[in-house]
Amino acid sequence: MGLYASRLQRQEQVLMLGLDGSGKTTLLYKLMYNESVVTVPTVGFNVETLETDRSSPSLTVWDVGGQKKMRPHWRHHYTDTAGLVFVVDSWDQERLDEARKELHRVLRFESLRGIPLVVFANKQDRPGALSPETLCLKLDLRRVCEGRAWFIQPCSATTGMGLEEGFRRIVYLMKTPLKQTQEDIKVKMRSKGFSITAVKQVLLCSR
Ligand code: G3D
Ligand code: MG
Repeated sequence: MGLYASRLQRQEQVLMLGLDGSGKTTLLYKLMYNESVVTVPTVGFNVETLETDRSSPSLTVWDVGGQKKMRPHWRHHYTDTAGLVFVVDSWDQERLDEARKELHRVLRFESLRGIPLVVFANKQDRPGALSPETLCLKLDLRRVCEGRAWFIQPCSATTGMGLEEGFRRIVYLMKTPLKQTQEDIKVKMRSKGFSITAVKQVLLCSR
């Protein structure tokens, strides 16, 4: 892990994608300033630097507009990306299929091969929001993330729930070789007293 981690730069780029309205800009500013902002549809991008602990790189987080006309521009950011975040509106079942297709399309790009992914299952504060387990199935994550470290993080960009955990997870996945993340999962599952919810979340991280 040490060797692998040293390959990371002091500053790494995390690309945050997702359909328009999924909550990317709200999430970014809640995480950065703990503030709920009034957002307008992002035309172009927002970019912020997120400091992490001293042993980890700081993250330049790119929030790229998710409207249909903006999506062809996503690929211009792929080459320098060390971690991928995909935000899904867990409440909006009508657009889930569109979200699935966009995510699958992104993951097919050669320049993103093997890049770790954290899916933020956003808007968990809304009654009727789909659980991360259900989203995992509906987005067909296990199959499409073959050969890639990944995780699905329940969150709410308005309350802040799950945001730091999700970013800690992407840093961990960026620092850790894929084989090691699999070993960690096995060890954690063997350890006593692991709650069912925690095991479920860890399982979601495996393929
Ligand atoms: P985007 O940047 O992905 O396009 P925005 O999405 O951050 O602009 O958010 C789109 C709308 O979803 C905003 O509402 C925002 O307040 C809302 N939203 C974002 N995250 C959450 C969340 O976790 N829970 C709830 N309940 N709402 C959220 P408006 O009304 O301004 O369109
Ligand atoms: Mg936006």
